[in-house]
Amino acid sequence: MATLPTLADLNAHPHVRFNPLRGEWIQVSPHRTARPWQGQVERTAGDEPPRYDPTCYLCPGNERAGGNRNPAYTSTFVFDNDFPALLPATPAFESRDGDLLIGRAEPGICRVVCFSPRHDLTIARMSVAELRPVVDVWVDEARALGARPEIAYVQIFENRGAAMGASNPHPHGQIWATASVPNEPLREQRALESYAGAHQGACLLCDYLALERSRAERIVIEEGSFVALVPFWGVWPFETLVIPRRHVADLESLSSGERDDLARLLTRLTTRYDNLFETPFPYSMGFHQRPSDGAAHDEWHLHLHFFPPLLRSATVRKFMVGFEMLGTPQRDLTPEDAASRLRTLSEVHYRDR
Ligand code: H2U
Ligand code: ZN
Repeated sequence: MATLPTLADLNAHPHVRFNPLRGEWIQVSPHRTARPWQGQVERTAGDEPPRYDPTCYLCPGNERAGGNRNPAYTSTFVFDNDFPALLPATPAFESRDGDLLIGRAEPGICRVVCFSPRHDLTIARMSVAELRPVVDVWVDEARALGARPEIAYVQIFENRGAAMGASNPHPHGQIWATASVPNEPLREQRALESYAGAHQGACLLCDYLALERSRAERIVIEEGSFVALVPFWGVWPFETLVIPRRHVADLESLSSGERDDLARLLTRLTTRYDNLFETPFPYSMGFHQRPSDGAAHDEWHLHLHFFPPLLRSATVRKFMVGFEMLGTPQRDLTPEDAASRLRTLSEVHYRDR
Protein backbone atom coordinates (compact mmCIF):
# COMPACT_ATOMS: atom_id res chain seq x y z
CA MET A 1 0.00 0.00 0.00
CA ALA A 2 1.43 3.38 -1.03
CA THR A 3 -0.02 5.63 1.67
CA LEU A 4 -0.78 4.99 5.29
CA PRO A 5 -4.57 4.79 5.60
CA THR A 6 -6.14 6.74 8.44
CA LEU A 7 -8.60 5.30 10.92
CA ALA A 8 -11.42 6.96 8.94
CA ASP A 9 -10.24 5.15 5.79
CA LEU A 10 -10.19 1.89 7.69
CA ASN A 11 -13.65 2.41 9.18
CA ALA A 12 -15.16 3.39 5.82
CA HIS A 13 -14.93 -0.23 4.68
CA PRO A 14 -15.13 -3.78 6.01
CA HIS A 15 -11.61 -4.59 7.14
CA VAL A 16 -9.54 -6.84 9.36
CA ARG A 17 -7.45 -5.74 12.32
CA PHE A 18 -4.59 -7.62 13.92
CA ASN A 19 -4.61 -8.65 17.58
CA PRO A 20 -0.93 -8.78 18.55
CA LEU A 21 -1.69 -10.27 21.98
CA ARG A 22 -3.38 -13.33 20.49
CA GLY A 23 -1.61 -13.28 17.13
CA GLU A 24 -4.86 -13.35 15.17
CA TRP A 25 -7.05 -11.19 12.96
CA ILE A 26 -10.55 -9.92 13.63
CA GLN A 27 -13.12 -8.75 11.08
CA VAL A 28 -14.71 -5.29 11.47
CA SER A 29 -17.86 -4.53 9.46
CA PRO A 30 -18.82 -0.94 10.29
CA HIS A 31 -21.48 -0.72 7.55
CA ARG A 32 -23.53 -3.42 9.27
CA THR A 33 -24.59 -1.84 12.58
CA ALA A 34 -28.22 -1.35 11.47
CA ARG A 35 -28.85 -5.06 10.86
CA PRO A 36 -32.26 -6.24 12.16
CA TRP A 37 -32.53 -8.74 15.03
CA GLN A 38 -35.30 -11.30 15.43
CA GLY A 39 -33.30 -13.80 17.49
CA GLN A 40 -32.82 -14.59 21.15
CA VAL A 41 -33.43 -11.86 23.68
CA GLU A 42 -31.86 -12.02 27.15
CA ARG A 43 -34.02 -11.68 30.20
CA THR A 44 -33.35 -8.53 32.16
CA ALA A 45 -32.82 -8.71 35.89
CA GLY A 46 -36.12 -8.21 37.65
CA ASP A 47 -36.45 -6.62 41.06
CA GLU A 48 -33.38 -5.63 42.97
CA PRO A 49 -32.25 -8.64 45.06
CA PRO A 50 -32.53 -8.43 48.87
CA ARG A 51 -29.51 -7.43 51.01
CA TYR A 52 -29.56 -10.89 52.52
CA ASP A 53 -31.05 -14.00 50.90
CA PRO A 54 -31.63 -16.93 53.29
CA THR A 55 -31.48 -19.36 50.33
CA CYS A 56 -28.15 -18.01 48.92
CA TYR A 57 -25.13 -20.33 49.16
CA LEU A 58 -22.79 -17.37 49.49
CA CYS A 59 -24.51 -15.08 52.02
CA PRO A 60 -22.90 -14.88 55.51
CA GLY A 61 -23.98 -17.55 57.97
CA ASN A 62 -25.72 -19.70 55.33
CA GLU A 63 -25.07 -23.35 54.58
CA ARG A 64 -23.49 -24.04 51.19
CA ALA A 65 -24.53 -26.72 48.72
CA GLY A 66 -21.63 -28.91 49.85
CA GLY A 67 -22.79 -28.80 53.49
CA ASN A 68 -20.19 -26.33 54.85
CA ARG A 69 -21.44 -23.20 56.58
CA ASN A 70 -20.18 -19.70 55.74
CA PRO A 71 -18.92 -17.62 58.67
CA ALA A 72 -20.72 -14.37 59.52
CA TYR A 73 -18.21 -12.51 57.34
CA THR A 74 -18.35 -8.73 57.17
CA SER A 75 -16.03 -7.86 54.26
CA THR A 76 -14.66 -10.50 51.85
CA PHE A 77 -14.72 -14.28 52.22
CA VAL A 78 -12.67 -16.86 50.31
CA PHE A 79 -13.21 -20.63 50.36
CA ASP A 80 -12.24 -23.74 48.41
CA ASN A 81 -14.83 -24.39 45.71
CA ASP A 82 -17.15 -27.18 46.88
CA PHE A 83 -17.42 -28.42 43.28
CA PRO A 84 -13.89 -27.82 41.98
CA ALA A 85 -12.98 -28.48 38.36
CA LEU A 86 -9.39 -29.17 39.46
CA LEU A 87 -8.15 -31.25 42.36
CA PRO A 88 -4.84 -30.66 44.19
CA ALA A 89 -4.12 -34.34 44.84
CA THR A 90 -4.40 -35.42 41.19
CA PRO A 91 -1.57 -37.93 40.61
CA ALA A 92 0.92 -37.06 37.88
CA PHE A 93 0.53 -39.07 34.68
CA GLU A 94 0.95 -38.69 30.96
CA SER A 95 -0.81 -40.66 28.32
CA ARG A 96 0.39 -40.62 24.77
CA ASP A 97 -0.42 -42.62 21.68
CA GLY A 98 1.70 -41.23 18.86
CA ASP A 99 1.33 -37.52 18.17
CA LEU A 100 -2.44 -37.55 18.14
CA LEU A 101 -3.81 -38.92 21.40
CA ILE A 102 -2.05 -36.90 24.07
CA GLY A 103 -3.19 -36.28 27.62
CA ARG A 104 -1.76 -35.58 31.04
CA ALA A 105 -2.90 -34.98 34.59
CA GLU A 106 -3.71 -31.39 35.54
CA PRO A 107 -3.68 -30.84 39.31
CA GLY A 108 -5.02 -27.53 40.56
CA ILE A 109 -6.99 -25.56 43.11
CA CYS A 110 -10.33 -23.76 42.72
CA ARG A 111 -11.33 -20.99 45.11
CA VAL A 112 -14.43 -18.82 45.36
CA VAL A 113 -14.16 -15.17 46.45
CA CYS A 114 -17.21 -13.42 47.90
CA PHE A 115 -16.68 -9.72 47.27
CA SER A 116 -19.14 -8.52 49.89
CA PRO A 117 -21.51 -9.88 52.54
CA ARG A 118 -24.28 -7.90 50.79
CA HIS A 119 -26.24 -10.14 48.42
CA ASP A 120 -27.59 -7.15 46.47
CA LEU A 121 -24.30 -5.45 45.56
CA THR A 122 -22.12 -5.68 42.45
CA ILE A 123 -18.70 -4.19 41.84
CA ALA A 124 -20.44 -1.16 40.35
CA ARG A 125 -22.58 -0.72 43.46
CA MET A 126 -19.71 -1.20 45.93
CA SER A 127 -17.86 1.81 47.31
CA VAL A 128 -14.14 2.12 46.62
CA ALA A 129 -13.55 1.46 50.34
CA GLU A 130 -15.49 -1.79 50.00
CA LEU A 131 -13.78 -2.83 46.79
CA ARG A 132 -10.22 -2.18 47.91
CA PRO A 133 -10.22 -5.28 50.21
CA VAL A 134 -11.28 -7.34 47.17
CA VAL A 135 -8.15 -6.15 45.34
CA ASP A 136 -6.13 -7.16 48.41
CA VAL A 137 -7.72 -10.62 48.42
CA TRP A 138 -6.86 -11.07 44.74
CA VAL A 139 -3.26 -10.07 45.47
CA ASP A 140 -2.98 -12.31 48.54
CA GLU A 141 -4.55 -15.32 46.81
CA ALA A 142 -2.38 -14.89 43.72
CA ARG A 143 0.70 -14.72 45.92
CA ALA A 144 -0.20 -17.69 48.14
CA LEU A 145 -1.39 -19.97 45.35
CA GLY A 146 1.44 -18.93 43.03
CA ALA A 147 3.99 -19.77 45.75
CA ARG A 148 2.91 -23.42 45.75
CA PRO A 149 5.46 -25.46 43.83
CA GLU A 150 2.84 -27.42 41.88
CA ILE A 151 1.10 -24.26 40.61
CA ALA A 152 2.30 -22.61 37.38
CA TYR A 153 -0.52 -20.13 36.90
CA VAL A 154 -3.21 -18.36 38.93
CA GLN A 155 -6.27 -17.30 36.94
CA ILE A 156 -8.52 -14.82 38.73
CA PHE A 157 -11.88 -14.10 37.10
CA GLU A 158 -15.49 -13.08 37.56
CA ASN A 159 -18.48 -14.32 35.55
CA ARG A 160 -21.23 -11.84 36.12
CA GLY A 161 -24.87 -12.17 35.16
CA ALA A 162 -27.00 -15.05 33.95
CA ALA A 163 -26.02 -14.23 30.34
CA MET A 164 -22.46 -15.26 31.22
CA GLY A 165 -23.46 -18.37 33.15
CA ALA A 166 -22.99 -16.99 36.66
CA SER A 167 -24.82 -19.30 39.03
CA ASN A 168 -25.76 -16.72 41.66
CA PRO A 169 -26.26 -12.91 41.80
CA HIS A 170 -24.29 -12.66 45.07
CA PRO A 171 -21.14 -10.66 44.17
CA HIS A 172 -18.38 -13.23 43.76
CA GLY A 173 -15.55 -14.34 41.55
CA GLN A 174 -13.43 -17.42 41.15
CA ILE A 175 -9.77 -18.38 41.14
CA TRP A 176 -8.41 -21.42 39.34
CA ALA A 177 -4.77 -22.22 39.97
CA THR A 178 -3.30 -24.77 37.58
CA ALA A 179 -0.21 -26.92 37.18
CA SER A 180 0.28 -25.63 33.64
CA VAL A 181 -0.20 -22.22 32.04
CA PRO A 182 -3.69 -22.08 30.42
CA ASN A 183 -4.12 -21.44 26.67
CA GLU A 184 -4.86 -17.70 26.73
CA PRO A 185 -2.03 -16.51 28.98
CA LEU A 186 0.33 -18.92 27.22
CA ARG A 187 -0.61 -17.39 23.91
CA GLU A 188 -0.11 -13.88 25.29
CA GLN A 189 3.20 -14.87 26.78
CA ARG A 190 4.49 -16.02 23.41
CA ALA A 191 3.30 -12.74 21.89
CA LEU A 192 4.99 -10.65 24.61
CA GLU A 193 8.22 -12.63 24.17
CA SER A 194 8.22 -12.39 20.42
CA TYR A 195 7.46 -8.63 20.48
CA ALA A 196 10.29 -8.06 22.97
CA GLY A 197 12.59 -10.14 20.76
CA ALA A 198 11.75 -8.06 17.69
CA HIS A 199 11.87 -4.66 19.48
CA GLN A 200 15.08 -4.64 21.57
CA GLY A 201 13.35 -5.93 24.68
CA ALA A 202 10.43 -3.48 24.55
CA CYS A 203 7.08 -4.42 26.10
CA LEU A 204 4.14 -4.85 23.74
CA LEU A 205 1.66 -3.42 26.25
CA CYS A 206 3.90 -0.50 27.32
CA ASP A 207 4.26 0.46 23.66
CA TYR A 208 0.57 -0.11 22.96
CA LEU A 209 -0.54 1.99 25.93
CA ALA A 210 1.74 4.86 24.91
CA LEU A 211 0.25 4.77 21.41
CA GLU A 212 -3.33 4.69 22.71
CA ARG A 213 -2.69 7.56 25.15
CA SER A 214 -1.21 9.68 22.36
CA ARG A 215 -4.19 9.01 20.06
CA ALA A 216 -6.99 9.08 22.67
CA GLU A 217 -9.39 7.40 20.22
CA ARG A 218 -10.11 4.32 22.27
CA ILE A 219 -9.35 5.40 25.87
CA VAL A 220 -12.39 5.11 28.14
CA ILE A 221 -11.04 6.26 31.50
CA GLU A 222 -7.75 6.96 33.23
CA GLU A 223 -7.45 6.60 36.98
CA GLY A 224 -3.96 7.58 38.10
CA SER A 225 -1.76 4.58 37.41
CA PHE A 226 -4.41 2.60 35.46
CA VAL A 227 -6.05 3.06 32.05
CA ALA A 228 -9.17 1.39 30.60
CA LEU A 229 -9.54 1.32 26.82
CA VAL A 230 -11.39 -0.50 24.08
CA PRO A 231 -8.58 -2.38 22.34
CA PHE A 232 -8.03 -1.67 18.63
CA TRP A 233 -8.51 -5.41 18.07
CA GLY A 234 -11.37 -6.00 20.55
CA VAL A 235 -14.01 -8.51 19.48
CA TRP A 236 -16.84 -8.13 21.98
CA PRO A 237 -18.83 -4.94 21.31
CA PHE A 238 -17.90 -3.22 24.58
CA GLU A 239 -14.76 -5.20 25.41
CA THR A 240 -12.18 -3.30 27.44
CA LEU A 241 -8.59 -3.81 28.46
CA VAL A 242 -7.41 -2.37 31.79
CA ILE A 243 -3.65 -1.77 31.89
CA PRO A 244 -1.38 -0.44 34.64
CA ARG A 245 0.80 2.37 33.29
CA ARG A 246 3.84 0.94 35.02
CA HIS A 247 5.43 -2.23 33.64
CA VAL A 248 4.40 -4.57 36.47
CA ALA A 249 4.36 -8.30 35.84
CA ASP A 250 1.78 -9.37 38.38
CA LEU A 251 -0.77 -8.34 40.99
CA GLU A 252 1.63 -8.67 43.90
CA SER A 253 3.98 -6.11 42.32
CA LEU A 254 1.32 -3.39 42.54
CA SER A 255 2.01 -0.67 45.10
CA SER A 256 -0.61 0.30 47.63
CA GLY A 257 -1.44 3.42 45.59
CA GLU A 258 -1.83 1.33 42.44
CA ARG A 259 -4.23 -0.99 44.25
CA ASP A 260 -6.28 2.08 45.26
CA ASP A 261 -6.34 3.23 41.64
CA LEU A 262 -7.40 -0.21 40.43
CA ALA A 263 -10.30 -0.31 42.92
CA ARG A 264 -11.39 3.19 41.85
CA LEU A 265 -11.09 2.39 38.15
CA LEU A 266 -13.12 -0.81 38.52
CA THR A 267 -15.94 1.02 40.28
CA ARG A 268 -15.96 3.75 37.62
CA LEU A 269 -15.78 1.38 34.66
CA THR A 270 -18.47 -1.05 35.87
CA THR A 271 -20.76 1.88 36.72
CA ARG A 272 -20.43 3.08 33.13
CA TYR A 273 -21.14 -0.46 31.94
CA ASP A 274 -24.33 -0.64 34.04
CA ASN A 275 -25.38 2.80 32.79
CA LEU A 276 -24.89 1.87 29.12
CA PHE A 277 -28.19 -0.01 28.86
CA GLU A 278 -29.41 0.80 32.38
CA THR A 279 -29.10 -2.83 33.35
CA PRO A 280 -26.71 -4.84 35.56
CA PHE A 281 -24.17 -5.38 32.79
CA PRO A 282 -23.07 -9.01 32.33
CA TYR A 283 -19.46 -9.85 31.59
CA SER A 284 -16.58 -12.21 32.11
CA MET A 285 -13.53 -10.44 33.39
CA GLY A 286 -10.14 -11.61 34.57
CA PHE A 287 -6.50 -10.79 35.10
CA HIS A 288 -3.62 -12.00 33.00
CA GLN A 289 -0.28 -11.94 34.73
CA ARG A 290 3.14 -13.53 35.05
CA PRO A 291 3.04 -17.33 35.42
CA SER A 292 4.27 -18.65 38.76
CA ASP A 293 6.26 -21.46 37.15
CA GLY A 294 9.58 -20.40 38.64
CA ALA A 295 10.89 -18.40 35.66
CA ALA A 296 11.37 -14.60 35.92
CA HIS A 297 8.96 -13.65 33.12
CA ASP A 298 9.92 -9.98 33.10
CA GLU A 299 8.25 -9.76 29.69
CA TRP A 300 4.88 -9.87 31.42
CA HIS A 301 2.70 -6.79 31.80
CA LEU A 302 -0.27 -7.35 34.10
CA HIS A 303 -3.68 -6.50 32.62
CA LEU A 304 -7.37 -7.17 33.00
CA HIS A 305 -9.82 -8.11 30.22
CA PHE A 306 -13.53 -7.36 30.35
CA PHE A 307 -15.56 -9.41 27.85
CA PRO A 308 -19.21 -8.28 27.99
CA PRO A 309 -21.65 -10.05 25.64
CA LEU A 310 -24.29 -7.31 25.22
CA LEU A 311 -24.54 -5.72 21.80
CA ARG A 312 -27.26 -3.13 21.42
CA SER A 313 -29.54 -3.26 24.45
CA ALA A 314 -30.05 -5.02 27.76
CA THR A 315 -31.61 -7.92 25.89
CA VAL A 316 -29.67 -8.37 22.64
CA ARG A 317 -26.32 -10.08 22.94
CA LYS A 318 -23.57 -10.93 20.54
CA PHE A 319 -23.07 -14.58 19.64
CA MET A 320 -19.67 -15.94 18.61
CA VAL A 321 -20.99 -18.44 16.10
CA GLY A 322 -20.94 -19.29 12.41
CA PHE A 323 -18.10 -17.50 10.63
CA GLU A 324 -16.64 -16.55 14.01
CA MET A 325 -16.38 -20.19 15.16
CA LEU A 326 -15.23 -21.42 11.81
CA GLY A 327 -13.37 -18.44 10.41
CA THR A 328 -12.59 -15.14 12.14
CA PRO A 329 -14.28 -13.24 15.00
CA GLN A 330 -16.29 -10.30 13.70
CA ARG A 331 -17.77 -7.08 15.03
CA ASP A 332 -20.05 -4.41 13.58
CA LEU A 333 -19.70 -1.54 16.07
CA THR A 334 -16.17 -0.15 15.73
CA PRO A 335 -13.93 -0.10 18.82
CA GLU A 336 -13.73 3.69 18.42
CA ASP A 337 -17.53 4.07 18.54
CA ALA A 338 -17.74 1.73 21.54
CA ALA A 339 -15.08 3.75 23.39
CA SER A 340 -16.81 7.01 22.55
CA ARG A 341 -20.15 5.71 23.86
CA LEU A 342 -18.55 4.47 27.09
CA ARG A 343 -16.78 7.84 27.48
CA THR A 344 -20.02 9.83 27.34
CA LEU A 345 -21.71 7.86 30.13
CA SER A 346 -22.20 9.14 33.65
CA GLU A 347 -20.37 7.69 36.63
CA VAL A 348 -23.45 8.12 38.81
CA HIS A 349 -25.14 4.72 38.82
CA TYR A 350 -28.60 4.80 37.23
CA ARG A 351 -30.11 3.26 40.37
CA ASP A 352 -28.77 6.14 42.46
CA ARG A 353 -30.26 8.87 40.31
P1 H2U B 1 -20.05 -18.97 39.19
O1 H2U B 1 -21.24 -18.17 39.57
O2 H2U B 1 -19.05 -18.18 38.38
O3 H2U B 1 -20.42 -20.30 38.58
O4 H2U B 1 -19.25 -19.33 40.54
C1 H2U B 1 -19.84 -19.96 41.61
C2 H2U B 1 -18.95 -21.08 42.08
O5 H2U B 1 -19.30 -21.38 43.42
C3 H2U B 1 -19.14 -22.34 41.28
O6 H2U B 1 -17.88 -22.71 40.73
C4 H2U B 1 -19.23 -22.75 43.63
C5 H2U B 1 -19.61 -23.37 42.29
O7 H2U B 1 -18.97 -24.62 42.13
N1 H2U B 1 -20.12 -23.10 44.72
C6 H2U B 1 -19.59 -23.69 45.85
O8 H2U B 1 -18.39 -23.92 45.92
N2 H2U B 1 -20.42 -23.97 46.90
C7 H2U B 1 -21.75 -23.75 46.89
O9 H2U B 1 -22.42 -24.02 47.85
C8 H2U B 1 -22.41 -23.17 45.71
C9 H2U B 1 -21.52 -22.79 44.57
ZN1 ZN C 1 -26.07 -14.01 48.90
